[in-house]
Amino acid sequence: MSCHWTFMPPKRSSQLSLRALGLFASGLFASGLFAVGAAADESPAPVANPDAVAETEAEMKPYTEELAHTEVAFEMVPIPGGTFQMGSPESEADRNEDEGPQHTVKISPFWMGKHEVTWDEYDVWTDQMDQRRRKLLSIAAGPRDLLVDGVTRPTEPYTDMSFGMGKGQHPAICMTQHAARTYCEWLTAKTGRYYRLPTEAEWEYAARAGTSTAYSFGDDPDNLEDYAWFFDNSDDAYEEVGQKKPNPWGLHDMHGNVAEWTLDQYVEDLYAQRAKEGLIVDPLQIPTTLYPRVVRGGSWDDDPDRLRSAARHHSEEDWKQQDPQLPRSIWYHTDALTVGFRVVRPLEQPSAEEKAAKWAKTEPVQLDPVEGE
Ligand SMILES: [Ca+2]
Repeated sequence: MSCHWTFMPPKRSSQLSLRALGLFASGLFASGLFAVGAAADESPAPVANPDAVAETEAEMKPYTEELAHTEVAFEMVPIPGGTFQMGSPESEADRNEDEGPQHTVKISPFWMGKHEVTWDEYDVWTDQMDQRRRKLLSIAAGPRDLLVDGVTRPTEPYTDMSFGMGKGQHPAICMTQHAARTYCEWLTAKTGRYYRLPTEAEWEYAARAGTSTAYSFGDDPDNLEDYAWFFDNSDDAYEEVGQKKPNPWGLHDMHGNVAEWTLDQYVEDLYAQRAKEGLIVDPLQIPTTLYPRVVRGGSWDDDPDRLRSAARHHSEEDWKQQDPQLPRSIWYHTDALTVGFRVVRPLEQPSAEEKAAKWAKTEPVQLDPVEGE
């Protein structure tokens, strides 16, 4: 084992002060952005962004979110609310059992990242690019900066997590669902707008973009080349985001490039359970175990059938097989070179209570090992 694969202690973010406040024990920290939730009235105003402001679905429009103290930005696309048939019909080619039965799901409006989250965006969080630039330019921390600095950031990676496939506008990979969730908490603090991972249902709804075919462009995998990076055309690596045609709602790479985290626990017979319940609104299978959790869309390393809108995939414990740390890191899936994520922002922001009870709820709570324990 080479020397750079040694265990790196957690960064000295505000985690220790959070521990001192007893927030880990209360579960409030794990439940989301406690500082915003607990002191909503005193929270600084969101970063000004007129295009991002909407009270109603009709007012929603595409917008660009800039990350303060950096030159990094990303685009969000409005996804209209509606009802759809989740899952695939029995007639669909290469269908798996867990995609049925189809059932009716109602989804509330939200914005979704036009692209997968890139390394440019992800590195601002992991490498504290914003904090560093503030210090370099002697910019005093404002109220929102202090909020941002309070969100935990990952421990140092013990190897190059892009595995030589490229950074910049390539999609970030190899993060655990916990890391992707925490990135969203950080992004929420950073912008003052509530971001999270999509639910499995929201993801499929957005991927279908009003279609009921195997792919958002039809049923013929021969056309996949125009819309996706997958095993046949990817040259054994991911590609920069946004190079292929978007789906009808303007989202790129929903099929392929990197598979994408959702919030949900994977339950094989979930649809059979849901089909008995009638119309379901904004469903979420709250995770109760670390594995398996749902990833969607297939990747650069997959065959066309795994890129179908209804195809369901999930995390596995051996995604940490190469991790040399013991206990294994809560931040990295060293073997998940095919998995990244994109963010969503619901039109209606949930209350702190709703976040704790649903959107941010996940068990078991993930904590970095404490030095000396
Ligand atoms: Ca993708």
